[in-house]
Amino acid sequence: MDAMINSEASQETLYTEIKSFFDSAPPLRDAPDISRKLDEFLKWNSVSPGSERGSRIVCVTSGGTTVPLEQRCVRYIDNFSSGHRGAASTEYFLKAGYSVIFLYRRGTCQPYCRSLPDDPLLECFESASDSNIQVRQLHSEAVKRAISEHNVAVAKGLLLKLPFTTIFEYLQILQLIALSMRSLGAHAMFYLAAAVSDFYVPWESMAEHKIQSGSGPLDMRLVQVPKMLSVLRKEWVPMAFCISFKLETDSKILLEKADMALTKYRMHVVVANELSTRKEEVVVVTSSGKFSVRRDKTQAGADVESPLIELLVEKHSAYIEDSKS
Ligand code: PAZ
Repeated sequence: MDAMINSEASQETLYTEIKSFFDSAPPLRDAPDISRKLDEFLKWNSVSPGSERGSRIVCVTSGGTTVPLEQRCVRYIDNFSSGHRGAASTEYFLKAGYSVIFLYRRGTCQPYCRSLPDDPLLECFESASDSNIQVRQLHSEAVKRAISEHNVAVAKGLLLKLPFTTIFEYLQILQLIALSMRSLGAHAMFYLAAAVSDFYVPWESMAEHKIQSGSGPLDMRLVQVPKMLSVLRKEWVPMAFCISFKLETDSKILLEKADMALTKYRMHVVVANELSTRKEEVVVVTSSGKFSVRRDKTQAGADVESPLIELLVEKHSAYIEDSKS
């Protein structure tokens, strides 16, 4: 009984923290535009099974969120993520017949652009004459792939890309996406690969102007970001298939932490990865066991995301079947 009262009380505290996070967040500037794009995308993709447009929709989050330190932000705390995982996974989900909402950090890796050089505009193109620009031979395959596959996915209405920078934008857009995907039931999937800040400076206690140096060490209080995974699962999209990621640098605690996340946030799957080996191997943690997934080293350019998405699609199919009974 005591345990039940305690868990109800901590639930209450979580909801209060979440409310205060959203109430005090700077309003999302383009919220009406994002909602309109989401409505159109979901209407377009809510079609009969068998059509090229997917009846399964996945929201892939990608890249790290920032925590601004000033309202007129000059400085911020960042979370490491190149966006490679999210971009590669998006490609494999599209290939598997899913439609994808790609919620990504501005400036990070984009689907179908992974093999372009760092500065594609300057490195991929050259002047052919005074008025003509041409693609350099070395990059022609990569450019062709980027343009054709990416643009086809967008033009067919199978890929919707929504950018974020701060933790405030990320969580507000994630909530909009989740609430709009609620009606898809078990056909909705959340693949939460973004590296999300654990601590933030509440907007109302943030300095307005650039913090001045010269007055000694900086003393700043960061508040814990409320655990939105619980509320995503319980309230926003209770029927969706939810996958979160756990990143650690210490392999000794990785699986234990992934297990904890699985139970605490009632995720269907937690993908555990270590920073240094994340492109080689991940462990898929579920309530029925742990599965190690590796990149096929015998294939040049093979990604770990290929077998990973294959396994997750299988698990999602089983989940959809179960939810029918
Ligand atoms: O974006 P990337 O390919 O460089 O790295 C992917 C990753 C390590 C950020 C992702 O797999 C992940 O673990 N995301 C969750 C991070 C976290 O625990 O907050």
